[in-house]
Amino acid sequence: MAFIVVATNNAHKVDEYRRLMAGEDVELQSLLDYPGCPAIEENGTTFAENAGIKAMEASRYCQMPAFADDSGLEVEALDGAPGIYSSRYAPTDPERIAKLLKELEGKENRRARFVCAIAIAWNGEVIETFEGEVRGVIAAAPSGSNGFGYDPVFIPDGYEQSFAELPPEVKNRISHRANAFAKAQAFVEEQLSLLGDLL
Ligand code: ITT
Repeated sequence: MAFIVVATNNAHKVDEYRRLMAGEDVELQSLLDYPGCPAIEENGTTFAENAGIKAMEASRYCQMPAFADDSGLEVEALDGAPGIYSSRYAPTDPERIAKLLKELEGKENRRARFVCAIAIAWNGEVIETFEGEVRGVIAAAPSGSNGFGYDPVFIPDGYEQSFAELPPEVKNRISHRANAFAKAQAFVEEQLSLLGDLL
């Protein structure tokens, strides 16, 4: 069995990755299993840069192959905000949502997208980075209790319910995280098959 660590302290992300990796012969750990790991400063200017920083630090600290997820919500009418500052937008999920809805008051364009960058690192170096997105609109009010973060106000294109109302299987099939993860998975499988050809 192979081991990999996901460089996150966000239990909801860990849960989504566990579901995305169901059926793989891989044991997924997270920084929640390494409480001594010092806080990692996310001082990059893009999702990809921040994912790289988290993955590098985790692979170094945990001495394991690692991947990280930096993600967030980009809202068209707010020029892409909160973007990489999505988790720092306000102290709690309900406050973040309230602030977002207030900023959008009176604005006609409610288009938005979730973005997720996944970086894979080993021995303190980034090997590759992947990006996924899901497009949709911001609802007038929050609804639903599945998921986390901005899920109660994000309605993905093609659906009428928010990510927090839709079953987790649906979110995990179409989300920014699922799209980025599929690219990372294809890359890893290709590398393993190249390695297999060499051996
Ligand atoms: P780690 O850095 O430890 O992974 P974090 O939650 O701080 O945890 P980010 O810096 O990547 O992670 O910030 C992502 C934020 O974007 C997250 O806290 C949510 O507010 C929002 N977000 C990302 N993906 C989301 C999703 O699938 N559903 C709802 N909100 C999401």
